[in-house]
Amino acid sequence: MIDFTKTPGWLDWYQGPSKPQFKLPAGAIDSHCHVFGPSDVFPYSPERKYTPCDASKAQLFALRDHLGFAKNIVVQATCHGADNRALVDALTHSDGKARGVATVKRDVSDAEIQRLHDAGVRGVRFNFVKRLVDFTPKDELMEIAGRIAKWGWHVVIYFEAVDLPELWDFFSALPTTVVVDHMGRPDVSKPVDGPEFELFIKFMTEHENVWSKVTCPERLTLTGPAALNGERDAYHDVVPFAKRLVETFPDRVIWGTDWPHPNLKDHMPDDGLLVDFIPLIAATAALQQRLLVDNPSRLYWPEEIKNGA
Ligand code: 0GY
Repeated sequence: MIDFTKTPGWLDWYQGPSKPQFKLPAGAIDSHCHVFGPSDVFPYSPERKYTPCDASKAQLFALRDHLGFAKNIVVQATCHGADNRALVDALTHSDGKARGVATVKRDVSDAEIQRLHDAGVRGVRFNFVKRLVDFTPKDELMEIAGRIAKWGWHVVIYFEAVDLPELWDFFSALPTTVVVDHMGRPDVSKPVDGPEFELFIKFMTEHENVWSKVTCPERLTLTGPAALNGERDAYHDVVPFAKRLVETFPDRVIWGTDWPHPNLKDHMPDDGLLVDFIPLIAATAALQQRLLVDNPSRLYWPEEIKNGA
């Protein structure tokens, strides 16, 4: 049996998350979360850069119900490489309440893309975070993007803010809707109107096909979960960044928990507290409805909108 001992220092997800005070709108979608293994059924990739704790579909669906979400978007994590079996297993056992984002390689067949589509996959993820993946040539990624576009899928991109200038032209040439993970990972110790975040705002302004996940305050924060005003007002250094995106691009933002929060070293967030971050960045019911229901539905369940469901 292969040894899948967790990476030293790996933090397990928060046990017994609190009930959020914020009441999610009906049909709210957690648009960024993962399943890990279980490794005895779905082994981790030999190419992985970390070994997580197992985090099963049943545990994810229990969290969904506890927090009050209606649906999940399960995103393929790098520890599973381009082996999408755990993802597909979660989607096909979700009673139609989960769709997903896969990782594929250049040699993926049309039959495999169709199989993933039938299971509920609606996007591919390109990861440029160097601590997570080995380099993939851009022509290979562009070829994949061109192929999956025919299925109406989008491309999810994950990169660090400092790398945006170098990646700008490649991202601009992508032929699909493009969804940026975690606001392009800004350094939140820099001003929200400073050159780094302004570049990201410019990127979204100039490219109407680009969306952003306003996710991961727990990953971006320097002040941590310490409260500012009231005990559930956490991660306040990230609020101005997410709020600016929500208010500037209300139809191109989505939100997710990022459960089970891979690679956090300092603290593991209470997922209930994370949900209470939402009204801090989307202050009105109209913005919350778009962020949590309307926008992710357009990306992941467009047929329900067409049918008026
Ligand atoms: C996230 C963030 C991280 C990891 C991955 O696929 C992954 O391994 O996305 C990270 O370490 O920043 O979105 O889960």
